[in-house]
Amino acid sequence: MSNPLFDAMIRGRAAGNGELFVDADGPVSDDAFFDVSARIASVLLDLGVTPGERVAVQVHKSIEALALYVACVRTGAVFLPLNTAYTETELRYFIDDATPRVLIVDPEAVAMGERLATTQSVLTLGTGGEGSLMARASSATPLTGALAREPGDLAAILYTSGTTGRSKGAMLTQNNLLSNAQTLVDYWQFDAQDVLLHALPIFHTHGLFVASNVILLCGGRMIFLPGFNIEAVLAALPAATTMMGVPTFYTRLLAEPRFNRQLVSQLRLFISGSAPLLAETHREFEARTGHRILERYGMTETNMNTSNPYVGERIAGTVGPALPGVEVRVCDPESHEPLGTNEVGILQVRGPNVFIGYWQMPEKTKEELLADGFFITGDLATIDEAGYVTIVGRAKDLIISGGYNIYPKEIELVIDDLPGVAESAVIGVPHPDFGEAVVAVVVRSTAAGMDASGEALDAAGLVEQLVGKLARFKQPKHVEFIDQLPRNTMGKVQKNLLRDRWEDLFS
Ligand code: MCA
Ligand code: AMP
Repeated sequence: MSNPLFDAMIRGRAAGNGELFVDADGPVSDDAFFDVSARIASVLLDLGVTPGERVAVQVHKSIEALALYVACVRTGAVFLPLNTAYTETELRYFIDDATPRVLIVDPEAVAMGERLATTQSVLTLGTGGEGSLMARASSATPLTGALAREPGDLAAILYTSGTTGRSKGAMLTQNNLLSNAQTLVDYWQFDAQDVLLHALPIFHTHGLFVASNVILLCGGRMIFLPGFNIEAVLAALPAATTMMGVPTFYTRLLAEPRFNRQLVSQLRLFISGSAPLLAETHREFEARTGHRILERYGMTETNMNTSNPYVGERIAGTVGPALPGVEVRVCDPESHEPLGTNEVGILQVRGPNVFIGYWQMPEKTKEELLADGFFITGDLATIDEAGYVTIVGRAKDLIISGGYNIYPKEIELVIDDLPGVAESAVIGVPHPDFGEAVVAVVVRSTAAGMDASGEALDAAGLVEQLVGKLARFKQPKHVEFIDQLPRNTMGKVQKNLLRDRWEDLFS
């Protein structure tokens, strides 16, 4: 009986020294980790979870949380991780849409979990392993091995926001995850000697599939930090050989005088992705450390598509050529006809990494996943003579803040619903820490701009009303009130004019 992804993890770990995590409290062995995942797997089976059923998880980062992911792989349950910043209102949509069999939340959020659950069993998992999941797991009989799965079987659903304001669940198969992780291990030359500094969240592709799967498969180890805390990162760097991060990690490191060449002399590789890395950051990083950051490009729907080479020229401002086995082309947005070298168009990708569609959204899937297997990324790009891809913009209305994707439409719908608001336009403007920051440009509904209580609606009052409705990272960092939104002759809001007007807001 085979389970391709789990089998590859077992093979990968066999190449290592028996340890998976290097922790301040001492190492955590492969055996200990797999035992925890085998016990959690058994708990899931006891709850009646069958292959293909979803297990929704909103918990803080911990070794047990990663073991829970592996437990899903072992049992064929579809892992559905959710950003810890999501509010109850936001979570309700995912639970209703994905109808998971089990919902696992932080022990402090158990009341919320119970309110959200309709038919789901609710379990809890805290960062120290506290909560009902591990309580049950400790007395469970560990599952031996894994249930048989096919490469095309679903392994995970990750929600990605939509330009219409409705999130879409990207369905990822075992083979999507496995093929991509294996490619990255080879391409970036990961092996059992590697120690990855892991400071990313594990509810998104970057921290879960790029970082964790790569280490699980190569036999290396991880320093698993709960988040990006500069002191913890500076302390951990000398013990690491590699680090993966969003551009904010690198700008924060550069802002720190203690971050110098000597501190990172043991490291062989820094990788950046999820958002554009400024060429200036790339150059400053090289001048400070002697390392050229390797920038790569991916999406939730596709895992990783392109990467600057490990051996060869890493070109600042580009995301490198297509990964082995992945095809990229730049096409005309209307006809989908491929364009020539260096011409700007929409980037499309095809390969074993590309997802199989959006959960219960066949129409949306058909719009974005073409019959010939190419996926329309929505990113504007060029491809040069050497095959290097440069992302030059986005055809989709999307803001990327600190590596988190934020869809303006979702925020506009919430703001437009507030008393005292006629309409709004949400834009991203340059921000020194987050790359882009959310700014709401709002038109009040009456000349006096009163809210429900008769008070004049101001920026603080507006943001206050978003609490509980939108995760904190989606809330505007700044609000501007204007009399009228600029529109073109078709009536479409000219966001480019708004972006130009407020581009220096945070500089
Ligand atoms: C935190 N805040 C943010 C963000 N993060 N606001 C906007 N954008 C953000 N990304 C809010 C907090 O709620 C807080 O609000 C205030 O900003 C300052 O928080 P701070 O403590 O400084 O932030 P932090 O905890 O240090 O987090 C910043 C971070 C984090 C380290 C950049 O956001 C992060 O880990 N980002 C990585 C995201 C990621 O993994 N993306 C990969 C997606 P207040 O104080 O006002 O309440 S996967 C993907 O994109 C594709 C597939 C790919 O290619 O990888
Ligand atoms: P997500 O929806 O979280 O999967 O984010 C995917 C989007 O992040 C892509 O469509 C790009 O717009 C953006 N992205 C990821 N990596 C990079 C990169 N290296 N440079 C520019 N944009 C990137």
